[in-house]
Amino acid sequence: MGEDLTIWTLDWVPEGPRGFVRDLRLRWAAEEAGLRYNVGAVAFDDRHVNHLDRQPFGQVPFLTDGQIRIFESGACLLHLARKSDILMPRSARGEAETVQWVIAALNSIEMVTVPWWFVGLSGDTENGLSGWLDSRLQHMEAVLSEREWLVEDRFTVADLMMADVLRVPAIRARGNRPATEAYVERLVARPAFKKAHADQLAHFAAADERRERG
Ligand SMILES: N[C@@H](CCC(=O)N[C@@H](CS)C(=O)NCC(=O)O)C(=O)O
Repeated sequence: MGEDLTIWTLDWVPEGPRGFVRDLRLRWAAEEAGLRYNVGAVAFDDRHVNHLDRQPFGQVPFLTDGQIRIFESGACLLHLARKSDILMPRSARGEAETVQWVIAALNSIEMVTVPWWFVGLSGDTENGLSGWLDSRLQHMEAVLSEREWLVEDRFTVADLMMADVLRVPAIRARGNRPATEAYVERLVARPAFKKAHADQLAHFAAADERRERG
């Protein structure tokens, strides 16, 4: 089954996003679960025109699994989670809570962190979104002060997603949030994260060499 699994990313990106392109979420999950997978690439230079049939916003990642094609990193993670109880418990409650926290990471945290970060690119990290951001981060700090993992006292894809959203340097640097920092440290210390991260960096480094050769 795993042999048909392909995680799709871009063939190349500039230095800035390397190590943070969201295919890393899928690589990380597959590594945690020991799922075999291929990595496919779409051309950065014509990303908005050449794969809209597979990702309607012209973005990555997307996933193919035999005849199944899906986009959105959260949907892809939950698809992978159905293949292995390493990624999501099989109890009804554990499954419901995993889905809940994956969506919370995307829809209550990342939906604030990303716009804040974009607005801050123009130089003003204290902008109209800062109060909203700090409030969300403080609520997560309160949650993480009371537990090590989000679901059932064990690792799930919910932690993978939440940690990936929170590990962005500008977010980590925002305020004194010791429980969140310890959580992020704990998650990125996992061998599966390190492998996924190193593999993504190697993928883009190989693309540099190809581009230099012309
Ligand atoms: N909500 C999407 C966001 C995907 C996304 O932002 N992808 C970025 C890379 S991490 C991308 O493809 N950027 C290129 C672009 O938007 O042109 C998901 O979670 O999959």
